[in-house]
Amino acid sequence: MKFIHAADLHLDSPFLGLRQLPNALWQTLYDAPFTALRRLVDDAIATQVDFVLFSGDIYDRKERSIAAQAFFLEQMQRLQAAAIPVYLSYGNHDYTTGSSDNLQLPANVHIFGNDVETFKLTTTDHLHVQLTGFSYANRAVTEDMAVAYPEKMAGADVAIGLLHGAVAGVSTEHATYAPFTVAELQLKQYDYWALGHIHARQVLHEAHPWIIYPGNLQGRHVKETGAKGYYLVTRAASGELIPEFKAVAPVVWENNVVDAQQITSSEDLLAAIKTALPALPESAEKVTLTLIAVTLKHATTLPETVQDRLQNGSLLAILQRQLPAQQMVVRIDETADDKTTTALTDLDQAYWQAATKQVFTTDNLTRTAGQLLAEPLFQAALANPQTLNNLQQGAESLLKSAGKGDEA
Ligand SMILES: [Mn+2]
Repeated sequence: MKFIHAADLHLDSPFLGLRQLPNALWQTLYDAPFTALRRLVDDAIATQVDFVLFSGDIYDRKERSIAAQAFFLEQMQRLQAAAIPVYLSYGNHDYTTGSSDNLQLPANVHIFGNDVETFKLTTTDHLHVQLTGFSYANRAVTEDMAVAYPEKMAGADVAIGLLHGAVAGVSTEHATYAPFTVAELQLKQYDYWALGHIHARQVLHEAHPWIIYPGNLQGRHVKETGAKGYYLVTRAASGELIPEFKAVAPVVWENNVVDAQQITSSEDLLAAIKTALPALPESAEKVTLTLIAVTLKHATTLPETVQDRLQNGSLLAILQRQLPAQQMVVRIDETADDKTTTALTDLDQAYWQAATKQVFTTDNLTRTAGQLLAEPLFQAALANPQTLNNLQQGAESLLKSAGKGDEA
């Protein structure tokens, strides 16, 4: 028995923050999550897996674009033609409430409902497989959902849990949804936990059960570095499950740190950056593009002319011309030492306070709302003295999460 476990496909990610890329590169990046899925399906058919699991966030947004749906449908039909069933759950990005008028997926695709649900499958080699999961009804599922998962049932040869969520109490840049503990999952006596939600690949527990985040299928920004793909899990004759990571992402992100302390010229800086770049991927057809962010340490020790060229982007432009087409440095950042960070934070805070006074006014709110003011909902909101404050806090937390590269 073999199966594929993937999660966080995020089809139709808009890549808004990368609009400054040349068009052809942006298109490569936009297509990358689709290409990665097509490769997964190619592999599923070529290896004749028994089933495929998707643990949430198939689509990037609740409004699943028709293009993304048509593509996903096409890929599921390819699996159907190869008699490969699919079990999928929707996550916090493609939650089901309010998502209607969707394309009908073929009969080989089994979708978990909003309550914890179990499907059973008998493989061609007569193994009884128990698959349990749920789909997000809304963006924020904050309760422990694992509680409701049944234990491994009598007669099941292999029990698998699909779970889109995060370990309780661990702070990450992802919101803690459907919190669980490893100990709690162990108690269910499953063989494999197919996790989703955290975009970094992680094995939380090795064997009996395996508890695995495959990471997203395609990295979407510079915080999602390295090879991305899915797990191919094979059941050995002994009954042991053997998970193996398979890279399929055509675009790879890297983050390189360069120490500028001993550097005295633009030429030396360019050379140092180029030395630190990752080697070109060997199989050029798999990874078609490597996008790199360079972080400079001790940038303040650089001569002023070099700093100027960094600031005005001319160094980055020269660097770009010297790199092969498959590599692109998207930005050069300077790490601030602690002192600068504090000063900047104070300064940011002062500007923020001044800006909020100008922006969050009843006048502005009224003007922005326009005709919506006729709606009782908006009139009630305007009459509430807390509204401006709420909006301001909401904007602040959005800005902060945007600054952190948070997926939200
Ligand atoms: Mn996700």
